[in-house]
Amino acid sequence: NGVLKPEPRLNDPDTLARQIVEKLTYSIGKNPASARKYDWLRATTLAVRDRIMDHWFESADRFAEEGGKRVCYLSMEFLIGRMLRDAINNLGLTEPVREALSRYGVELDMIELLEPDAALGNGGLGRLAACFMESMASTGVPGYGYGIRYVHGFFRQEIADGAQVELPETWLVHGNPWEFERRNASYEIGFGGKVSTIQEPGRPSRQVWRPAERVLAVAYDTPMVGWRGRQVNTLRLWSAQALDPILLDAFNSGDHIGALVESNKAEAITRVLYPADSHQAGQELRLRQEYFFSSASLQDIIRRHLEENDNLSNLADKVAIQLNDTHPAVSVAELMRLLIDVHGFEWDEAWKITRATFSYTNHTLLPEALEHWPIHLFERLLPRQMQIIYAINTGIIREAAQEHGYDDGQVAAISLIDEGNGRRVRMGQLAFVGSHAVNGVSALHTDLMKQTVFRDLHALYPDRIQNKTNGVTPRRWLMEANPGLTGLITEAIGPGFLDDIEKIIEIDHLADDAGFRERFAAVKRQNKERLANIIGERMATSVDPGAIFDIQVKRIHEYKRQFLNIIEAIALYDQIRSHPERDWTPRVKIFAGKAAPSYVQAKEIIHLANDVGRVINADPAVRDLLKVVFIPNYNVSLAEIIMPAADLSEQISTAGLEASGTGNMKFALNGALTIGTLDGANVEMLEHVGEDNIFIFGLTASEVAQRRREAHSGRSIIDNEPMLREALDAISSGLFCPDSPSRFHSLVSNLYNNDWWMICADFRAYWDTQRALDGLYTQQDEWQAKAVHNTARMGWFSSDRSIREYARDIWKAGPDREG
Ligand code: DL6
Repeated sequence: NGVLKPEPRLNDPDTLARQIVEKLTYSIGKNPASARKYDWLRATTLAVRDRIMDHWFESADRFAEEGGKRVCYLSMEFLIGRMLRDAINNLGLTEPVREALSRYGVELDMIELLEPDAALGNGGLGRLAACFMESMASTGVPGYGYGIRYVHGFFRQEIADGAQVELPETWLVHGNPWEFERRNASYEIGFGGKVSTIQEPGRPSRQVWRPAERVLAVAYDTPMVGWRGRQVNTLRLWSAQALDPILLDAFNSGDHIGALVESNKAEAITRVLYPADSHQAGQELRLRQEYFFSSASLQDIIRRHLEENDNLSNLADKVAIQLNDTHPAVSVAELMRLLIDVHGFEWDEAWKITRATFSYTNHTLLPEALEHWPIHLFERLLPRQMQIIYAINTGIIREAAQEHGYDDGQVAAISLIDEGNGRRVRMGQLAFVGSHAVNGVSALHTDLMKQTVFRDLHALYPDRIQNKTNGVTPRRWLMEANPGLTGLITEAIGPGFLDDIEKIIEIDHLADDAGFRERFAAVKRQNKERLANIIGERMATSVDPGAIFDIQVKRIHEYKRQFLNIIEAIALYDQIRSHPERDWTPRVKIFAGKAAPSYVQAKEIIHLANDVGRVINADPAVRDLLKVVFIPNYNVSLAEIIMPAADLSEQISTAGLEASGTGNMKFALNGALTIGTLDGANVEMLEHVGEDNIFIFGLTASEVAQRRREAHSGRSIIDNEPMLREALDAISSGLFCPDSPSRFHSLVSNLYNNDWWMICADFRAYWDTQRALDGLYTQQDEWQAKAVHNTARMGWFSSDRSIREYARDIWKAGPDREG
């Protein structure tokens, strides 16, 4: 049929070596003698990419042949990290590529480090999207990721005199060999303008939107390789371009800057990732980004559907669209617009299709993170979509009032328009009513959704909310990040767990085997030595790999309570100095994470961690008993080194505020014990690993809520807790910041005044649990047995399990679909 059938590609090192050198010569223009490390990286990537193409085409052909349902995952963020290691691991090429390169004296481990992280996300939500893409490809779900091709991803963090400094990230500067520009998949996206009613004789009136401004969305595709290369899915990212790259009239009349205004304005849409994950950005450019990628994705989904189907009435049978948080929620109004205005559907039919097609995941209950847009802004930018939102709202309110007897208060709570707050469009409500399924990301979070933000909508649609606990991909977070542990487990139980991670439970009984525990501990020790070397090199601080590596890495936020951890470090420092004769267990407290640039308190917490570290690490009185280290520029690649090196994982958020957490899962899978609150997925981790193997402390979510209702303040706790008081006094005295003694006054006074995050309330329980862990660490047999149980019992927290649940319960798609 004229289709080029690819030659079967051999995966032996000889063939690979030859192909890598071919790429080096003919695509890069270098010979092996003159090639630099970066050239080798590129040549290797291109050779691997060729193999991926074969699998990619096969997958696309198979989806088309089978005609099954496709899953489109709309996400503003995909925090992928490096791609080469992931691709070669999943294709089974890691060792052959290593061997091939070694023939030219090139080390795979060295060149891999030159690949920039694809950091198109802020934290948990974006990393989850990346795990889900990999798991969809690995579990056979025909998944399409849709997002934004930011030119500058998540900012680079440097620490200068203890404070965070943000620098632009430039991952595309050397080009991106993983992506393919698809100019044939480009769509016009409108903004602004007017809506007019057209009345033609004998026909119902219709609305026509004439946008004042149009930009082009151009697709860039990246292959997402599943385990064993059996399936390759597509991540399609949109880049914004002006329709006219240059205004020639303006240019010719000498206005050289004005000639580029349009193209600058268009390109601004996809230039930078907004660096806040727990605050709504609230700026026009953000709403433009959200609409831009939503509309482009929907137009693409519709075009593809119409290539294979006569019309759109069966859209929901063929496509499931998952809204990853509310960032793409405007899609609900946009799909209605496309169905009604462009494809001629009646309202009721369009609404049925829309609801059946969409589902929505909520990732946070923090009020400051819930998106709501001022109506005047929405109306100016998206006038037709605003009309549609009003019409949806009218229908929902009528249903609630007439069929369910909702009173004014309940109607106000479910309304898509917040009337009390300067009139705003509530994106959570829009996503909820426009979806047939709404999910939270851990059992506790889902329950709290039902009781809080969506209480009244839940009462109206009691079957809509369900839980889908998050997971992480074991390929990246165990196999690639921790080859030592993967090798040890394979030796012990064979390779079956690589295909089905739940089989990892087979090592559980080996917790009683002294020889296995020793080998398990030896792997951990090696991983700790690697991290210790990095800390030594990057920060000129020496840390003892024999100490407890006590690690808290994640976005910096008050609710995540890095501050509690630092206060505990200060109290410990004080105790070690006061009681040098006691038998202290050596500890290295390691922090990493970025603060949103405008989040003042979070930046102060970073500053405090660095200031405290500087003083403690230089104090001969604590010798090697305590070190505090803040590693700059936390990202996926650094996480891959940190997770396997932890003894203790800090998951200490104020209960009720961490939707799930996924770092908690990565740490435990790699054999760290968790110290944590009953929050997010910690609750389910407790059920799986057992209460003897996890260290839970502190107030529960309902106790936190109760204290907040009582307007709890920290003062009386501080007055009765000398260790806490002394630690806070030390901070206030300027001990850690003699250059600016009042630097942390506001952080401390917040604790006295209202202790909103329950730091004082939880301090004692946290301290006691930490000391119990000190004792346990000296009983290495016991500690290591618990560590083995953690690894063994984490199989359920694989994103493969999460994806299978989404596919079965929400999308009705993929290999196990019903019916
Ligand atoms: O669901 C992924 C991840 C959870 O594990 C975290 O607990 C949660 O904080 C995070 N949420 C966000 C919020 N962003 N917004 N909107 O990143 O989601």
